[in-house]
Amino acid sequence: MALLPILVYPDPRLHTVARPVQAVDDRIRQLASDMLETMYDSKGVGLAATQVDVHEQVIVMDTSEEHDHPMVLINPRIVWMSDEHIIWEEGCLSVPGIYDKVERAAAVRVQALDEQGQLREIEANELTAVCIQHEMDHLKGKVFVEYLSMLKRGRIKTKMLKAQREAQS
Ligand code: K1U
Ligand code: ZN
Repeated sequence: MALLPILVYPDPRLHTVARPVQAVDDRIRQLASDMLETMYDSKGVGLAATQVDVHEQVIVMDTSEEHDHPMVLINPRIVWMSDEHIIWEEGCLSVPGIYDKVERAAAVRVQALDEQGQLREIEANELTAVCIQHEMDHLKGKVFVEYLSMLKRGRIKTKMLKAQREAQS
């Protein structure tokens, strides 16, 4: 078990497109286990491998109230999205302290491999649907601030760089 360092925006590595996992083996199970530990430690409800500088299609999530329903999604694929949309105030462990509204599909159906390499299909709504879409964006190299205006994004970038400079000095 290990806590993994999380990349912070505007780190350019957050824009890397993740490749599919070729084999669900012990290396991937260890990665998923370390990602879950890192996510729980950071008080997040999701984490994509991109955020820990591993550019393979692995997502972990736990949107349960008791934080006792870990989920591992490998090579996830959205097979259905609702026409209905919701607006959610999103956060991101790679953009600490920033929350803003993003509009997404209200419900999604996703096919993914689990940590045993079994193909699963899940249907999700509300926070879980938002989280899946947010994490799948990470795997495509997209950070949620890219849905915001250029003005807001510029301010966020400046704030993050200032915080990183201050942490180093
Ligand atoms: O990808 C990440 O950085 C994790 C992110 C996932 C997410 C949460 C909410 C909306 C969209 C995406 C987080 O977990 S940020 C933490 C957070 O906002 C939260 C924590 C507890 C309950 C609900 C949200
Ligand atoms: Zn995020």
